Amino acid sequence: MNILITGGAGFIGSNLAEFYQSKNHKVIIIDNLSSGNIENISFLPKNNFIEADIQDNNTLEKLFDEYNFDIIFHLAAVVSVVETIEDPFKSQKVNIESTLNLLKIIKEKNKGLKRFIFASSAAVYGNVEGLPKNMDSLISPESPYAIEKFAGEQYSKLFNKLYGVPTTGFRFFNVYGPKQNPNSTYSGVISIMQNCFENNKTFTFYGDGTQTRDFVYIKDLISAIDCAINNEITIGKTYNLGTGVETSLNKIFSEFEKIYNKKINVEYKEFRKGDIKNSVSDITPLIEQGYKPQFGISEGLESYVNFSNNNIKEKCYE
Ligand code: UD2
Repeated sequence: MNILITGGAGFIGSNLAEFYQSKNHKVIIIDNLSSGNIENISFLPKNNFIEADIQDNNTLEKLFDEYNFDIIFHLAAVVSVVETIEDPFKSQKVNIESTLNLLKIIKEKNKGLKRFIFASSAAVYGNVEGLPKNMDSLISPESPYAIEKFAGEQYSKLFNKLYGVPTTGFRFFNVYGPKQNPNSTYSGVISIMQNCFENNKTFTFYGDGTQTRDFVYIKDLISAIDCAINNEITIGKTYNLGTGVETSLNKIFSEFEKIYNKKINVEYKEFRKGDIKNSVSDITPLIEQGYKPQFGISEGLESYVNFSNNNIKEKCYE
C-alpha cells in the first residue's frame, strides 16, 4: 500500500512509519521538521521524505498528482498547547485550515483512499468532571489547541458524511514511547522522568504526584489504529485511544525506580495552572472492534527504557 504520513518525523508519526515500512508498505512522509526530527526516520529511503510545510499547497497538489494513497495519517500540527495560546491565529491555520485543505485535495484527487486517520486529543474534554471519558462526555476545550483538534476531527467526520471520504478520528490520551523528545515544551511527563533517571537529574513533581493519566504505549496505539483501519465499521467515527487504565505519577516514578534500580532526587512544586487532576478513557468501542492493549504500565516502561532516547536509530519494529 501507499501510505502518507503528515508530520511523520515526529514521535508518533515516525513510529507509525517504521511499523508500516516493516510490513513492506511504501511510506511517504511530509514534515517541515518544526517539531519533528530527521533522525527519527533514518530508516526511510531519502526519496520518501518531503521536507515541506503542510500549508504548502503546491507541494501537496504535486504529491497527490504523483501518488494515489491507500492510507493517510494526518499528524502534522502545532503540537504545543502553549504555542497555540500564544498565537491562535497562526496555529488555527495549521491545525484547522491545513486539515480542511488536505481533505479537499483528497476528495478531488485521491480516488480509492481506504482510510484517512485524524490525530485528535483528549484535550477536547478539558477540565469537566466525570470519568472515564467516553464519546458522550462533555467537550470543553481549555485552549486553542483543543478547539483546533476538535475542529479537525469534526471536519474529518463531515467529509465522510458529505463526500464519502473514509475518515476515522482518534482522541489520543497520554502516549509515550521511543523517539519522544524529553526536551520540548510539549514533552510528556514519562519522557521527562525517564530522562531524569537516565541522567541522574532531579525530577520535579507539579503537585504531589497523585494526579492520574491514561498512559498508552506507542505500540498499543499503533495496534489500535491498525485494527480500525482493517475494520470498515470504524469509518466516519471518532474513538478514544488510551488503555482504560488510570495510573498516578507516583506509580510511574516507583516503576522507574524498579527498572533503573536506583533513587533520584525529587522536588515538589505547585500544581500547574490548568492541569487536570485525573484522566482516563473509556475504550469499550475500540475493544468491540478487536483492540486489546498489550502493555500494562510496567511492560510499557520496560520496553521504552530498552529503546531509550539515546538509541533512536535502533529498530523498534521487525
Ligand atoms: C496532555 C498533553 C497536552 C494537552 C493536555 C490536555 C502530552 C504530553 N501532553 O497534557 O498536550 O493535550 O493533555 O489535557 O500528552 N508533570 C510533572 N512534572 C513534569 C512534567 C509534568 O509533575 O516535569 C505533571 C503535569 O503537571 C501533569 C502530569 O505530569 O499533571 C502529566 O503531564 P503531561 O504534560 O505529560 O500531560 P498532560 O495530560 O498534562
